[in-house]
Amino acid sequence: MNNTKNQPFSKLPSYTKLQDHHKKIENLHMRRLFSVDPQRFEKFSLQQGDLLLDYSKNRITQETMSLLCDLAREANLDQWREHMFSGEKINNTENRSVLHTALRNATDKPVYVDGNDVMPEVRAVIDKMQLFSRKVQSGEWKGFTGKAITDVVNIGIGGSDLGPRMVYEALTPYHYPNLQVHYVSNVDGAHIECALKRLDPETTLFIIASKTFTTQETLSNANVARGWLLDHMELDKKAIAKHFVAVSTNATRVKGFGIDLDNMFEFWDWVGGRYSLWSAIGLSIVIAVGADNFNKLLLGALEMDEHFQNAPCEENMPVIMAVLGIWYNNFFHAESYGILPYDDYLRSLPQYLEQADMESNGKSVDRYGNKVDYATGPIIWGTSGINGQHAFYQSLHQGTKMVPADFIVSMKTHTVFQEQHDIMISNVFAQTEALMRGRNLEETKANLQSTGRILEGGDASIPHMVFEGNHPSNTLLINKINPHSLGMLLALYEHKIFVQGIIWNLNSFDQWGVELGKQLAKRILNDIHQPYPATSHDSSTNALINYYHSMVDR
Ligand code: G6Q
Repeated sequence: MNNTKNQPFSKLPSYTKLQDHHKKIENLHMRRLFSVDPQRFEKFSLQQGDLLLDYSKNRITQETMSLLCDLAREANLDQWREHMFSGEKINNTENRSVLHTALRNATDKPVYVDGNDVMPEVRAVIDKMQLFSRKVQSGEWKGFTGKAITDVVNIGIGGSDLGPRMVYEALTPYHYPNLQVHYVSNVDGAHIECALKRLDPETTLFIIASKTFTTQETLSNANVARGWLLDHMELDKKAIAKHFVAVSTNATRVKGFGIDLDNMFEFWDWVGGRYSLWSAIGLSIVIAVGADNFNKLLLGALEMDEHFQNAPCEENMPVIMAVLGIWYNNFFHAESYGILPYDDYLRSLPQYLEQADMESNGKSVDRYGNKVDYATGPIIWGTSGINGQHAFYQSLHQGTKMVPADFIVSMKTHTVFQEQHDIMISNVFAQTEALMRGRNLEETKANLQSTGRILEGGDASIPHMVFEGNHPSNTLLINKINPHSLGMLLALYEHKIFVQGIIWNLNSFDQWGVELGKQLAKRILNDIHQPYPATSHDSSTNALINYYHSMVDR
């Protein structure tokens, strides 16, 4: 383990300076900042490859950004970044390296874990995935009865589902026409039942995606899928080799399930589940969009990795987004953060980032096990922005909570519907303008006069039509959603999360918070299977178990 030792976040010298600075600018309206500085956009925007970040609609001045960059420096960001990229075991509670960046290392630089260069293994698995996916796409890979594959079902959950599913959707225009990929994660039987209903066992391939190969939900769904296949194949177990492949770090368990190890795609414990779409967990993506497009996704991520490693704080996109998040989280005490994609292909991005961010930084002890005395990761939420406008944006504009948000949209559409695209773009820009500027009382009255609008509720309605504004947002413009730009976008958020974790002094790469529920579920499942009433829990849990008993006929 390295010997970089951070002070607690709240003891960093810039923390106090930022508290003082916050007092000075908390009542400053962004309208004023824009009116006194016509160069504000130029000062607070940044282009990197396919991405343009406009962060001028934030409650910041140049002094704010310079103090926030000091904070990142005092948290030893440069050293920690180096530790991560060079394979040091920065996941200290699991004694693991954190090397999702090695998965997209298309350079000739070696990356060492315990003295061994992992790059040859990484490349070998990528080659195996490419070879296999070409066979499936071309129809060379046949099912047990000799038919080509038409449908692929990825069975996995959490990091083994959210990433590949989101990328599959995001790259819809790049899908192979004759192949459909389905994602099954929920242990609610309705999920797999619904998928299987539409499928033909003779032409279906299952990918069992599980890093540990012990996950209850995934294995339960995998067992259902195996039973379904064998029922249709006269229980001939040889069919499994033609219809099941596995993505895992656990060869013993994969073999135990009955999957041929030739059909296993390996990855390693230094790839965290929520950072694994770049690994063999991305097999469904490779099958759906092809090896070349998957490579472009990796190259996009590599471009962001290199930018993150080399750009100084003031020009470093992930660092800027990270410190802005900290500014609102720890100084304005904003509790949540909105992810608002306007590109329909990115509709699952909020859900993906909920996991990436909240599982990484939703922690209340620091990397050394000390309870923190400051807020860590915010609640991440969001949905398709345009739909949100007709639902919850009321609260963003006029509610009492501060919700900083990222508005994400691509400049070029994959469709022929340019007018629709113009409408969508106008909405994104209108929303961030409205959030920033607001509309004061005088403007509201003037607007009513000029439009001749008669208020049914009379003048008493006027205060309800005032917008205070001063709500911060980032606008992230993507040239066009394609594998390369998507790779950049996802790596941008990964690194943003990393930087925040470093500044908050957290281990962003473990997830002990998911353990307790898993353990209790096992105990309760056992109680559910007993013929007698449960008595060993609290009165609520006992009653719930026993009510369930009384309702279910077995
Ligand atoms: C991610 C988490 C978690 C994990 C799932 C599935 O970082 O570790 O979401 O991906 O619990 O785990 P398996 O891949 O081991 O089935």
